[in-house]
Amino acid sequence: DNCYSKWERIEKVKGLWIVRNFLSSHKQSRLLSSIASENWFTQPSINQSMRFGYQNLPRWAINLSDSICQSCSSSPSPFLQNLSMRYPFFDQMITNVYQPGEGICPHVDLLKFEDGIAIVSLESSCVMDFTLGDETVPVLLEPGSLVMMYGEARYVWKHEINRKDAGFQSWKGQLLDQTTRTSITLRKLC
Ligand code: AKG
Repeated sequence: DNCYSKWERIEKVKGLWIVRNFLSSHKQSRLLSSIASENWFTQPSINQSMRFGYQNLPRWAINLSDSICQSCSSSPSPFLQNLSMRYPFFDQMITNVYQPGEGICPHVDLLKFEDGIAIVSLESSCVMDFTLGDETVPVLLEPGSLVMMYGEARYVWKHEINRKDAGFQSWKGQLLDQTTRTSITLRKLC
């Protein structure tokens, strides 16, 4: 049912696309329950879980990967259309849980991962900043959204989430209500 995915190109950052309503709220809840039932985040000190290898991905992650793949195949981007023929589409996953005030420092993803990276956002909205030199392009990541990055967005621009000032991330002058944020990053090893 992702035939209706609405792909939006972030014009200033080449190779950056977002589907704002990729997952319905029902699907977001189901995904969060699946993550909870893995029992990865039983202690507050544990905020990340990595899985390497297609065969080590949980069933729900394979399903998510399949629906991202299907959505890419019907996207307006020739790169993503072509990417959707890759197999396996993804074979590595990181699930991150961010408490209010926590984010991720500016970085370019490691070169051991192929081009074409997906980030699915759950729970708290946040702003992800893409930076290149002195240029910054903020992108609002709402729950249920899908980001795909490739090319310059993946290799040249850095991405970061700065929530240090807990409760004070703002979007277009509006304060974002900061709660826990969960994200699922899917990539393919080279
Ligand atoms: C990474 O794990 O490299 C990320 O950039 C994660 C981004 C996110 O959590 O939205």
